[in-house]
Amino acid sequence: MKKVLLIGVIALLAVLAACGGGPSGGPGSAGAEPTAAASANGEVQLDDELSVYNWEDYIDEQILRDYEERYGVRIVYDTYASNEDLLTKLQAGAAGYDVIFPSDYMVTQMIELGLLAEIDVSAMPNFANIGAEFKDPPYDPGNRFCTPYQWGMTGIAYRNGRFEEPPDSWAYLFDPAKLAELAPEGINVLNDQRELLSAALFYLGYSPNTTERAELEAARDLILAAKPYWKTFNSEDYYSTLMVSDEIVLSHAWSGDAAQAFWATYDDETGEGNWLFTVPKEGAVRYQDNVCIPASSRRQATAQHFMNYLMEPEVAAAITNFTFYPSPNEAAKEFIDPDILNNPGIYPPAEVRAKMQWLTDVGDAVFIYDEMWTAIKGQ
Ligand code: N2P
Repeated sequence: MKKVLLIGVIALLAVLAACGGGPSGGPGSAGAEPTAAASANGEVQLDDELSVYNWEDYIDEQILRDYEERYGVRIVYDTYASNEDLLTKLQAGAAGYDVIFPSDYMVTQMIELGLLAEIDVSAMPNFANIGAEFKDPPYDPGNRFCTPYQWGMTGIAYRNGRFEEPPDSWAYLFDPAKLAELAPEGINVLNDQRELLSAALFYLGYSPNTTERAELEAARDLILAAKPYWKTFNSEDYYSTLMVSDEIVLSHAWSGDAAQAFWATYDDETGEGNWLFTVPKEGAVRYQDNVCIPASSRRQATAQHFMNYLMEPEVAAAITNFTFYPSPNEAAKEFIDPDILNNPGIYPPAEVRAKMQWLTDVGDAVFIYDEMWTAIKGQ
């Protein structure tokens, strides 16, 4: 990897300076009696099966296979496109999920709705590997419900060589003049209500966590005006089916997905990849995704055992070495590829992080967000 990663990094630095289906469920899914339990000597009796529901491209599935082999637990694995899709599944009463990966603001929502099981981090020795900066987050004080998984940034991924300057503005998603030029070559946006609305809100100069109806309606209208120019709403397999395959030239994107596209198209001879990433100057989202257990899980002890496994230094490092998202796991650092660790496009420097904003729970305004999203997707 190597030199080129750094080239991508330098371009990024310049910019930064400026600114499914449910688990297939086999036997033992829904309605299974819990069998895991802590025995008198503290060892966990593991269940035969565990249902893990994650974002797409957010783990090397070999890591799941390793867990299966090591512990004899079969993992049923499935993926989702957004926090809201995950929430809808759980609220619809989907049973059988044991481990989920909601983002910060969604953890707050799920705690309030009683959808998460309490965990015991003192029974997870690998929790000690998590960096202090990532423990005890505002959305889950005391880590009563979740452990940190990975974090990242939301910005714009763009085709290397297509733009004279990095497209470091949300105008590339919303300005009609830019859209008219780019639309024939393909633009994708994330199929994610808080993310897409936040891009519009940043562009309009509003908070990505606004609870003002008028501001949200303005964001909705901006999105509806731009929508005819967008080729796709995709937050799942966009990196492989749209970016790597050259179906588009620009995408609203999560940082690690953009880095995966860069490496998937990396050419040893030219030392370049086809995709670069930039953080828009109007502001952008930074997120922290988490590992949590639904209250409806019947295999909570096994789920907690799996959570502890994900925090093993080598495992956490293998996740980052595959996904290109930063790890909150301090002890993993020595096993993470130094080119990833030293890439500010993956691990942004503190001053860049300080400029980015978290999405937070918006309380009852969530209904306004839902209403805007329905209007956006419905037309
Ligand atoms: C990876 C999904 C990243 C999760 N494909 C963004 N919260």
